[in-house]
Amino acid sequence: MNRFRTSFPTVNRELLNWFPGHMGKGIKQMQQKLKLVDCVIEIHDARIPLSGRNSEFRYTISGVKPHVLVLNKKDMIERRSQRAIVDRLLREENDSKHVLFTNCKDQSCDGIRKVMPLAQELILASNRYNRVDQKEYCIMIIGVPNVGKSSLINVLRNRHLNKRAASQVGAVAGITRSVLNKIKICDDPLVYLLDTPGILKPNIADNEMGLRLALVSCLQDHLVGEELIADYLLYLMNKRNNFKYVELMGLKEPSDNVAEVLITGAQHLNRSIRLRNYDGTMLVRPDTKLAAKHMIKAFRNGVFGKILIDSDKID
Ligand SMILES: Nc1nc2c(ncn2[C@@H]2O[C@H](COP(=O)(O)OP(=O)(O)OP(=O)(O)O)[C@@H](O)[C@H]2O)c(=O)[nH]1
Ligand SMILES: [Mg+2]
Repeated sequence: MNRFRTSFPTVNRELLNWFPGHMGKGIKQMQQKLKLVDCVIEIHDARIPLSGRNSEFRYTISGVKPHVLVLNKKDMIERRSQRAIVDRLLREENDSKHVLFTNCKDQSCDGIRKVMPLAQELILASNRYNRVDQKEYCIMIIGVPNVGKSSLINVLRNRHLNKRAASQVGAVAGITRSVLNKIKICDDPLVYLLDTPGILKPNIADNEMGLRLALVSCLQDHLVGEELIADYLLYLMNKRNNFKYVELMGLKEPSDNVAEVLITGAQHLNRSIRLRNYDGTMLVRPDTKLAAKHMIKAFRNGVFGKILIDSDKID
């Protein structure tokens, strides 16, 4: 029987810290717009409900405003995990007590239906300070990159106004790069949403937190390194006795050795790269980066099943 790793080695922090200029600028723009905002909706990835949220939002953005936490991409976790996640989150002090699960790819999702009524209820029950006379509501959508902020705005706009997408969406982190002009998503009541760039903590000190963010594409794969992300995925899969990668990578049996998995995977996919040696001769090597990409993509496409990455922090 194979023996698997019980912990993952610490990786170079530089690889997991990503705070490009647009994030610093974005947070300043968001603070400037705060006086126009009645409610903050923070979106996060439902696969990592306890890892990787930007804890600084609480001090810089959401502290004094009504706050809803939307856990998006619920289609990627089992429905039955939702109760335990909410119970766990409610035990966190000073955190939002209003949690919804959504799938932005599904117009009829019950979580999507509840977003606007809940936000409206919280705004009506709140002190709107300088905005009491304003008939319109303005809601700021915040979160780390690639969790579905722009997608939520588009699906709400489509649902309430039957209008096409207004904010650009993409599968890699860092699509929205500045605070956008307010986008109307409802006529009655008049509601505007503010889309914002995904913003990470400038320093991600926790190794596994960074790797989990990377695994769900909140960081950029090429900056972290595809082989490293694949190794972390391999570690998680083995820890859960989920060996669906074995067939995908053309292995005979489970393995905890990423080099073996990726080399076999590249051979299985029949993909190699040609490198030039120092003496000018050519060398042919299995394309391990391509194999790593293949494995990560399978995980993200749900080929390995619905995986709640943070399950160890919840049970
Ligand atoms: N499976 C699934 N994918 C989703 C869901 N919502 C959004 N996505 C996908 O997630 C990716 C990121 O979506 P965006 O809306 O661009 O995310 P964002 O938070 O605006 O990202 P940045 O602007 O880069 O910060 C896209 O590929 C979407 O199609 C969902 O509920 N389920
Ligand atoms: Mg966006």
